[in-house]
Parts: sequence; C-alpha cells; structure tokens
Amino acid sequence: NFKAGPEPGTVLKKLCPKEEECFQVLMQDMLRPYVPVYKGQVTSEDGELYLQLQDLLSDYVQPCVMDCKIGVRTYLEEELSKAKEKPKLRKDMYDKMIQIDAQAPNAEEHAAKAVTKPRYMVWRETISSTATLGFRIEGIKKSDGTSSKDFKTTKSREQIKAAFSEFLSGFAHILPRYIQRLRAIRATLDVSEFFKTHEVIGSSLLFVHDNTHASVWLIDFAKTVELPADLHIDHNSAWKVGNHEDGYLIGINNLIDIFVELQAA
Ligand code: 4IP
Ligand code: ADP
Ligand code: MN
Repeated sequence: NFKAGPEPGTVLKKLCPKEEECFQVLMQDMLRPYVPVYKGQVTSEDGELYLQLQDLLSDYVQPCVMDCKIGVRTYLEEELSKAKEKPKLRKDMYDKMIQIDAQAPNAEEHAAKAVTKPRYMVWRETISSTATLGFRIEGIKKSDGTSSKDFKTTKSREQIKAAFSEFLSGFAHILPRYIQRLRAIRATLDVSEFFKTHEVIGSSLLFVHDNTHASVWLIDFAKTVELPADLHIDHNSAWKVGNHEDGYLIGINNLIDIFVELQAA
C-alpha cells in the first residue's frame, strides 16, 4: 500500500479519490500543520496511481511510531445500509473473529462460517478500546525496528496505559511534547472548517518520536466523508444509526487525559 516516493522525504500511498479530495481541502485548512503535506498524484512504473505525501519519519533517527485509530465508529453508515439491504457474508472476517475468540460468532454465523462487515467491525470496536474510549492502538513500532499489531484486545484504560508506557519507555522526556502537540491539535479542531464539515471515520493519529524530537499527525482519510450540507455533528456524542457522529473528540480527549495521567505518574 505504501512505498518510497520519487523525491526524498516523500512516500506514496495508493490513490483513493475520496482521500485525495480530503488532502486537497486540508492543504487550505487550519489543520494543515498537522497533516502530511500533499504533493499531488504520481503514476508508478507499473502504471498505478499514487498520492505523494510528506514522509513523516524522514527527520527521525530510528523512530518509534504508534498508530492510534480515532473515533467510536470504524465503518461508514453507507456500509451499514448496504449490508442491511444486501448482506454480504465475509468468510475472511469470520476467520479473523474466531482466531481471537471462537465463542464470538453466534450459531447462525458459525453455520455460515461468515459474518457481515458491520458485524465484524462492531465486534472489533467492543473488544478494543474504540467503543469505550473512542480510540484504539493499531500498531507500535519500536526504535529497534521491531513492531507489533497485537493490540486487538487492548481495551481497558490500564491496558492502554501499560502499552503507552512501553511505547515511551526510555523516552519519558518526550511526553510533554506529545501532550503539547495533542492539545494544539485539539484546539485547532475547534476552528477547522474541514472538521466541521466532515465525518472522520477510520482515521489515525500517528505518534512519532526519537531521542530528540516528537510529533503527532493526522493521517488516513480514506473513509472520511463530507457531511450532508444540512447536517451538523459535534464529534463528541454517541453514534446512533443516521446521526453520522464519529466520536473523534471523545477519542482525542481521552488520549490527552491518559497522556497527562502518565506524566503525573
Ligand atoms: C480491517 O480489519 C480494518 O478495519 C480495515 O480498516 C478495513 O478496511 C478492513 O475492511 C477490515 O477487514 P482488521 O484491522 O481487524 O484486520 P483500515 O484500512 O482503516 O485498517 P476498510 O476498507 O474499511 O478501510 P475490508 O472490507 O477492507 O476487509
Ligand atoms: P491505510 O489506509 O492502508 O490504513 P494509512 O494512511 O493508515 O494507510 O497508513 C498506514 C501506515 O503507514 C501508518 O500506520 C503509518 O505507520 C504509515 N504512514 C502513513 N502515512 C505516512 C506518512 N505520510 N509518512 C510516513 N509514514 C506514514
Ligand atoms: Mn489505516
């Protein structure tokens, strides 16, 4: 999905037209300092279209990287209505489900050896911290290059704190910088036209640090969609079918609280 860009300091991500539209709007938005610079489309040798983005890791020496997916919901309302109209059974999602918990599927799902996508996504939200804290850890890469995606059942505040502590271990001096950056993002969300007009689903905050610097970035807008013109969300309320709430602020507020608690500890 990702590869090195043609110019140094850039990466290429497979083009998704919806995501490109978001980056174009973001380049003119108050949030611009907090997203990778979008440098336009490029075609690779194999003829595939890519977005060229600023490489967020290029200024770091052996960086530690953490991806946290933000929001209380991780699938689009459209995916839900499609699944209701015409349920598409996903064997791959059933397999991912029983790998973690053989008891999770109901009798009907076991018989079909398949589940629908919203069913799988909601289950993932509830076994992780997404449903309760409005964010979850997707992956962590340490400075030695080793990485883990083993956070699917990291759910409680205590489990999250333990994972964050491990991520920061040896880099405690970086914590104030992360908190400062998160607060700057939080304040900018209040004045961003992009944030006011979009439902932000499946997007992540990317945490990057090495021994001397640290930053946090908004990434992945593949499932971020413009809200219907007459619809307003506060990004801070429970989701109900049709209300388009994403819980983005629930997630970032909890993240800030937890980082502050870690600093006090
Ligand atoms: C994945 O589940 C992630 O939720 C993907 O989201 C999602 O892609 C996949 O759906 C789903 O199978 P696991 O993380 O549990 O493997 P992301 O790309 O944000 O990581 P979408 O297409 O919803 O972005 P499918 O339908 O692509 O398989
Ligand atoms: P996907 O839509 O495939 O999930 P993302 O945009 O979420 O793709 O990116 C996947 C991973 O790639 C992130 O977790 C992060 O580690 C890395 N990544 C994303 N964007 C950048 C970037 N601009 N610079 C460096 N690394 C990036
Ligand atoms: Mn992603």
